[in-house]
This record gives sequence, structure tokens and C-alpha cells, in this order.
Amino acid sequence: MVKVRMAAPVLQQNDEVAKENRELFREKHLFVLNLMSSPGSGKTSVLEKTIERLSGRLKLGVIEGDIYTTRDAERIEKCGVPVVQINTAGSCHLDARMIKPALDDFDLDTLDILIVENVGNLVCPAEFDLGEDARAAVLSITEGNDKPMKYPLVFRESQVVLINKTDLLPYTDCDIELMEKELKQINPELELFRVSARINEGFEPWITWLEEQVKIKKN
Ligand SMILES: Nc1nc2c(ncn2[C@@H]2O[C@H](COP(=O)(O)OP(=O)(O)O)[C@@H](O)[C@H]2O)c(=O)[nH]1
Ligand SMILES: [Mg+2]
Repeated sequence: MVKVRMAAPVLQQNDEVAKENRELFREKHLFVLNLMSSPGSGKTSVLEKTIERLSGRLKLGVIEGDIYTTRDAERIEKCGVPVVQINTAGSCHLDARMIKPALDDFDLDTLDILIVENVGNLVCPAEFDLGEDARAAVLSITEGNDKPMKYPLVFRESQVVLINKTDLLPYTDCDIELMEKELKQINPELELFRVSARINEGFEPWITWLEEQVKIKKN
């Protein structure tokens, strides 16, 4: 009789490492945010504007998740904050085991907030706990009004949605009120912020939200 050992399901293994990451973040009083969206909605652009505004207010670190290239990490490095790129080499999401070794590259004692830009994908990242404190999704108005209802998990699992590219509203058929209404139907607790990274508009309520989360984590 051949003996078969069942491997622990992937999500169960992930949850164990996520728990270790979360414990470390708790010890360090470090607020960790998982930033998710489909490719091209503007995660890196929103991050650049966020870093600019938090400069001199909070100490920030960034983990960049991409399938290939260091392009986003190069953009973030130019903003003058510590950044580590993770290349998943095919995987469509980050998982807790990828995050854990990357943490060694930061001096966590000096950071107030760590933002993880997940791989651009509206489905898989939401299924993997990284040990983060909160999740924010970026949804751009050019993606179409139907996206929240078609991809509800990421919005159900997030605390915040940044509705980006509002500068393009006059040129699209996006009904932003309907978009917000449907997001609230999916998750009534969501904080919604309308922003445009291009014209640098609408960021203050988001920055206030981040600062509040950091304050809560410090206590
Ligand atoms: N018009 C407009 N374009 C934007 C805005 N934010 C980002 N973009 C553009 O959208 C593209 C994708 O942005 P990026 O930040 O790389 O998205 P990511 O793939 O989600 O990280 C780039 O060409 C950006 O210049 C915005 O608010 N308005
Ligand atoms: Mg990006």
C-alpha cells in the first residue's frame, strides 16, 4: 500500500504565514496596506501622489508586486522611499510567503506604514491574506460601470475604494454615482474616495484616512 501525504491546502499554508506576518506588524506597530486593482487603474500613480503628500508626515515603505520587471519599483524609488520589488514570475497575485522574506530588507522599526502594491489583477489577490491591516482597491472610471458587480470579491474584502481618473469623466460613459451606489451595495462599510492622480486632485480625505489608521495602530 502506497502511503499518501496530503499537502496542506495552499490557502491554509498561506494563512499560517500571514498570521506570522501580522504578528510581526503588531509588534512593530506598523500599519500595512494591501493595494489592489486590475492592471492600469493607477495603483502606482496613486502611490506616487500618496508618497508626495505623506512626505515629512509619516515614514513609508513600499513592496511592489509584479509578474515581471522592476519598473514600478524604479518609479517608487524616485519618490525617495525604501522599496522592494517582488517578481512572481507567472503568479497572478502576491502571497504571504513572498512578503515574509521581503520584510528583512526594511528597517521596520523606523517605518509607520508599509504599502504593498499587489499584482494587477481584479480577482486572485483578494483571495490571499498577506497579514495586512487593511485593503484598498483602485478602480478607474475608464474600466466600465459593470466592474464592481462583475468582480465583487475585491470590493467586499476592501475597506477603501479609490475611484481614479476622474479627470476623464467628461470623455467616458461612466456614471460615477451609480458606480458608488453599486460599490456600497457590495460593501456598505466601504470608504469611497474620488481621485485623479493625473491632475493631483481629491487625495486629502484618503491621506486623512491613512493617518488615522496609523494612529490607531500605534496605540
Ligand atoms: N488620465 C489619467 N490617467 C491616469 C491616472 N492615473 C494613472 N493614469 C495613467 O494610467 C496608466 C496606468 O497607471 P499606473 O499607475 O501604472 O497603473 P497600475 O498598473 O495600476 O499601477 C498610466 O499611463 C498612467 O499615467 C489619472 O488619474 N488620470
Ligand atoms: Mg503599478
